[in-house]
Amino acid sequence: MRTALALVCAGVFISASAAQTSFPMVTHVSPVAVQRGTTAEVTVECRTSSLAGAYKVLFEGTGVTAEVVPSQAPPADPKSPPPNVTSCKLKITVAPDAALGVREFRIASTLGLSSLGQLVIVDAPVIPEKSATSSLAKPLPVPVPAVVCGRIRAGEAVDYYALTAKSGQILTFEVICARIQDKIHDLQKHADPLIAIYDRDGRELASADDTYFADPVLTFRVPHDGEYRIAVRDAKYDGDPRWVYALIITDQPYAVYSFPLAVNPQQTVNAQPVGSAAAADHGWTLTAPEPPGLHTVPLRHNGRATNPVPVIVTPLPLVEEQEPNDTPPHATRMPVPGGANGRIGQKRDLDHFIVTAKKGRPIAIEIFARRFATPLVSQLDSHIDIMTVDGKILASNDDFVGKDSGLIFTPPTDGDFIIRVRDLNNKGGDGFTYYLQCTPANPDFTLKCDPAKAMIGPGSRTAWFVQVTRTNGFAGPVKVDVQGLPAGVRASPLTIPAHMTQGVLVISADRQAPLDAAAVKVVGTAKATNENNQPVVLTRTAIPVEEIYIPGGGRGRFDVGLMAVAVTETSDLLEVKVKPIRITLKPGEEVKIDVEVVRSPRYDKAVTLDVQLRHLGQVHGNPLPPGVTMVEGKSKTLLGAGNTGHIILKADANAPECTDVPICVQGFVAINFVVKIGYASEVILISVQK
Ligand SMILES: [Ca+2]
Ligand SMILES: [Ca+2]
Ligand SMILES: [Ca+2]
Repeated sequence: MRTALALVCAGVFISASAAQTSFPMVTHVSPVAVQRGTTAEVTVECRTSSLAGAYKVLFEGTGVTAEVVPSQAPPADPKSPPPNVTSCKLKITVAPDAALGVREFRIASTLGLSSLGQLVIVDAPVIPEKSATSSLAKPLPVPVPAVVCGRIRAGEAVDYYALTAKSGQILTFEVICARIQDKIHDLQKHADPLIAIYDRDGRELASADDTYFADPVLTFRVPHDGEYRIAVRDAKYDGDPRWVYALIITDQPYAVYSFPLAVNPQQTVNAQPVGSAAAADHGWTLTAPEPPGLHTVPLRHNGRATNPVPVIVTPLPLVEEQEPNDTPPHATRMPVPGGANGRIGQKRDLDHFIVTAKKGRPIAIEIFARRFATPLVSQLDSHIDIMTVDGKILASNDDFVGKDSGLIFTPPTDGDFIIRVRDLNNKGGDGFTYYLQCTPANPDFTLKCDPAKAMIGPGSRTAWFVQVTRTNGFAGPVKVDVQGLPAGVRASPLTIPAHMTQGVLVISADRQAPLDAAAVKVVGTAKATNENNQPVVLTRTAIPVEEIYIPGGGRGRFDVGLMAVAVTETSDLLEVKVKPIRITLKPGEEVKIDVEVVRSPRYDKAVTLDVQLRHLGQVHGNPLPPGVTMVEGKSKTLLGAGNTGHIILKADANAPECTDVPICVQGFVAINFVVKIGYASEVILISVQK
């Protein structure tokens, strides 16, 4: 099976190798951290050789800007293929008040827009990676505090660092490595870093492996003055030259966890950190920013600040659990809508909350504690039960979002109900913090957009597939808009009708559109009702979905933050022409869409046509109205080196009626054995009428 797959991949790779247009597939950045308030040069490495013509960098959030450092290579001959450029240098400037943590970025080149890269913004001076290998006997000396940038470059590799510390000092070490690998397009194998500390004689004093998911955090109280050695390696002694890491070393107050998790906007509350901050001082406070949502902010006291800790900012009324609350009669009362901050403080701790509810009015109950690929890193693996006041279980949930529990509870009667929170494995401790939220389960929706970027030459188009998930009885249409498009770029109108869950946006560049790139947002709006049956307008931003290679050639998808559009130089396909562009089908009827691709003179290799987004038989996007399908056997979608084909669409005998549902035909050009670039036609409007 493995051999067959490898052969298939090799075959596709050979036939696809002549595509002119690719895009930079970022694998890693070195050094991966930049200190805020400074300007520093980093090198971005890519898998593909399409960094030639890199000219702009887009960063998530504010406070980080970058310029592409011009390459020293001689200017390319315009007649020859683009030069082989797999890395580029960026000059990064980070504002003194920029938020700390991981930032997503994309690099625009004249040919395309890169897959997602990530940079870590830190507070301490950065020690760039040294090329010399270190050993336990010859460690690399590092100051405290510092952020050491390195990489677990090969199997068996161990990086050793030496530092001098004083008796009683509490040092914290945090490795950021595995957490910056999930969103990387082409990094099939991921690191599982481990950190250990040794004395001068090589005795191991402490170690940590998986604190924040696979990344370790180690808090170490120095037993006596002297020199100590730090080792960073993969837990299984694996390695890869792309496995870069930032090792934060600090003697400053550090909060590994913090309580409470949820705070009202702009409120200042007393905070209880876990970690060296707890030993250093009491009286830490946390001030919540204004916008609701998940943020990271430092704890502060007497002019000192900790590392940023997660905070959920919510306007809902908040309570704190009141121990003892291990039985229903001792439950902590909480409002609905409202939230509660709690902690499974020790083994077998049970936290009971009591709410008043109305018969038949559903309540959304959700735990926020530990969510992969977010700053929520509590140790709690939550489980919830909804019970009557005398302890009869009515509903339960373990995993709703990742390890976090949640459910919609429809009360069978008016009156009081109990929510019980516990750890699935009956563990507990100071790091087992959570936020429990109870709100009326109002009609709502979420959106995702796949892919997470668009690259279009002047006069060309591409397609984005938008998926809506309606919740709590919401059944209406969702209007979708794109905000922040660069000059000369337009998005086609899209309203996902009530009876559909997805739709397509066609992004087009005018023939005069200048070369540029911009971060954009895809936003959905819909009319719904609240718990009092009053009309409300819901506005929800789509989560961009990054395409990720998965072993074996599959197309994985990972939620990211930075969605972008770039106008590029002309690409392999200049245009995809279709006829007709307005179709009305009767149930049972078929229609033929004629397709002609207009190629760049440089591109004469295979083109395939599709109306869906598919890979290896999996459908990732399908904008066709219900009951309408593509008749594969009658369509001509494999154009080879030709320019014309056709798509046959069929409405089933029982296809429901619909009006003007937008679709498009894409011509796909493979750029390697997994990735293909889609060039879209203009919008075709499909109606089904009896
Ligand atoms: Ca680990
Ligand atoms: Ca508790
Ligand atoms: Ca309790």
